[in-house]
Amino acid sequence: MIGDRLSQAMNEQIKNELESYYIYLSMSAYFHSLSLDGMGHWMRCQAHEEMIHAMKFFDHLVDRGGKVELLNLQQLKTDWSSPAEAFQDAYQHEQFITGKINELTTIAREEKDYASEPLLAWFSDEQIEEEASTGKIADEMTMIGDDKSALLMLDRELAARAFPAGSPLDPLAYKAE
Ligand code: OFO
Repeated sequence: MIGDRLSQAMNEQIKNELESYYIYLSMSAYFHSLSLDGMGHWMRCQAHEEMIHAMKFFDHLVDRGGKVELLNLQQLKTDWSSPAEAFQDAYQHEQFITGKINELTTIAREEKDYASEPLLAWFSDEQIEEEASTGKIADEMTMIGDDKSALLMLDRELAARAFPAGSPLDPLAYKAE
């Protein structure tokens, strides 16, 4: 059974992941409002990943006899001054989340909760990927500057990201119904 301290920290992390979901869905709407539909799609795929992340902690708590407590989400930013600023925010947000995963790992070690190690190791690896992908696009945005055709090329490139099979955020999953 999972202890109270780690259980509480994981509930906080469910909130962080659901806030990540909300942030990226909000960024998706922002990009669509600029007709940058490839970026809107990329952010929607990213939002899908965040929901999965939240559910990984949710399931871990359920499996370990912890209590899942869904905490209030914060009111978050819903507008950006430029596409570059949105991706810069995404990169900074991923760095923040990496810090949270590190804190959870520290707590698990202090509490000698060895059963959480595989889950937290998975998240540490995942954060390397999350920082790399958002950081790379943020850098590309800086290089693009005011070049509209380069921005459109990147938008088309980001449109190629695939939803995982069966994602409820994939419009194909519900538009056929
Ligand atoms: Fe859940 O990794 Fe991004 O925030």
